[in-house]
Amino acid sequence: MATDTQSLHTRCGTAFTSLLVTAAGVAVAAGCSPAQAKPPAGADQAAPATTYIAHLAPLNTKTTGTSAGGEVTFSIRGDSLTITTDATGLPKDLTHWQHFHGFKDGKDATCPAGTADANGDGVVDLIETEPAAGTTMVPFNDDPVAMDIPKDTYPKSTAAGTLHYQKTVSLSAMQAAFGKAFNGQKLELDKRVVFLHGVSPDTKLAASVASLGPIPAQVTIPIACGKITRVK
Ligand SMILES: [Cu+2]
Repeated sequence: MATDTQSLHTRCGTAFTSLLVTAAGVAVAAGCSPAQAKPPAGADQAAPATTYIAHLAPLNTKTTGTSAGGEVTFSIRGDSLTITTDATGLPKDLTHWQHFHGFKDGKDATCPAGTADANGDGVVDLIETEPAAGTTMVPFNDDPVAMDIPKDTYPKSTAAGTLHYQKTVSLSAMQAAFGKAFNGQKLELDKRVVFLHGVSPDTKLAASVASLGPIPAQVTIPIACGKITRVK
């Protein structure tokens, strides 16, 4: 018996799979545990991820002439927050602003219905989304933590109207910047909604289609929205 154990320990690792099958499972597993218990690459990798997803539904399809869809995922692991957008059906070859929006007082945001077109000009513009969705909060551009909304580093759609974006930021840095901008509020992603924006600059829009200060309405017009929900 002592010989068998010695043999198992010696061979452990070189013929681990067959040993598991041929020998007594528990004893073998215990004998091999030093080899099995490799330290993880990093503590963050070992921590379970918390995931939030927003499924995008199209908005203002009469103006865009297309039907946007896709999803935005927020994956939190340790101090890493990874934001990923995969969208289709967007106006092509165009930079698309994208953010999550919400309320500064922590109220639950929702995507606006078609009835949000308060002035009846056929477009639910950015300002008309505010009663349901609140205000623009965090940009998904090259530096979300800077929270600089009118910045020209948002992703561009392909010639096929698809868009892929991925950015990882420090969760604690994001939370700190967010709290500073919004009265100490927490990110509380499940109280927010995601918007994708933007139609071609030559798209004709009525003068009544409102925007953010001097930014053309073609840039800020919402083209998709999704409520963020926690999935795991
Ligand atoms: Cu936005």
